[in-house]
Amino acid sequence: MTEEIAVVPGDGIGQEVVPAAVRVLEAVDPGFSFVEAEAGDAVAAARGTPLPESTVETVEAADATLFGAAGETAADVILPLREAVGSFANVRPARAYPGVDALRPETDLVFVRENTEGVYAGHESDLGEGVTTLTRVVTESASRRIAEFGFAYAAERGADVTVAHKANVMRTTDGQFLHAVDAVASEQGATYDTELLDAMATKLLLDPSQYDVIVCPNLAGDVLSDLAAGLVGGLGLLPSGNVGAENGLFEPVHGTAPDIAGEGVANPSAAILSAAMLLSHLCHDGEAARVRSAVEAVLEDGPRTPDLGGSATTDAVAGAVIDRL
Ligand code: GGG
Repeated sequence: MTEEIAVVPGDGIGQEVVPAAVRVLEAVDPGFSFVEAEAGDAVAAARGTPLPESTVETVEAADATLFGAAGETAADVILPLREAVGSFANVRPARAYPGVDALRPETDLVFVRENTEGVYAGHESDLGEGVTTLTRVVTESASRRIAEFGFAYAAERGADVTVAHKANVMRTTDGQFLHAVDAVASEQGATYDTELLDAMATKLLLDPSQYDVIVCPNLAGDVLSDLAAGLVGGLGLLPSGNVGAENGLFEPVHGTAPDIAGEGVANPSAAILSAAMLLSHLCHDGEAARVRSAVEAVLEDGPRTPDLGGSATTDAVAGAVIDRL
């Protein structure tokens, strides 16, 4: 049976790396059909809304979505799209690849980021007279849900869990988060460590090998995973999956990169690896493994884009990946 993949490139380099990833998906040919939908800053300018209802419907109806990047309208695009697929967990693997110059070549960890609440729940107010506020939402149910997901994810991989938080300052919200994690761990007989997330940023930089699976609230996961990208060679290498429900949305961790957008030299590896996560999600494990191996081979000795010290184009790297499938 043909599975339908919604393709939403979004803004900036999303317009370049997502077509490259689609080329790779077409080449491994798991029997997908693709339906493209628009979202982002350019759509907002042209149509008055960054996320047309037709795009939400396309994403809801698809078996999975490949997303690119969101710019100024990120809050109005990526957060509702994650909601549209019913996702509550943003899984962000960060690993160093042979052949890539990495600050910390021993890095091999996965962020399991709660992606429905925290400070990204969207409750901001302008009270006037220069005063603005933001309400941080942390519920017991969402905290339990991400803890259950994180412990199960780690158990499947025989990995240890570290929980990042800032409960010494955000006592009520991260206090509840930690309490929920602890309750789930007790019920499941699971073990875990905790780290204050600011201290963890330093420890990640100095010795990432001490971490396997990092379960964290929304903003902490967004920031710490970008830090981890810096350990392995840059944002062009980190894929992600918004999962938890049957449907899933897969996107590179990077944003729109306006400094290089339009030049055709963005690194497509993160988008192609996100496509591999999509393949795994839809149980095409053989194809997912082929895509991962091909990306690894190209990173080791193939053409590379300028972020990795080369001069190859996005299309040339995608073509090299296809050649090695
Ligand atoms: N592809 C990732 C992306 O578009 N990042 C822009 C951004 O602001 N993301 C916020 C988030 O991941 O929650």
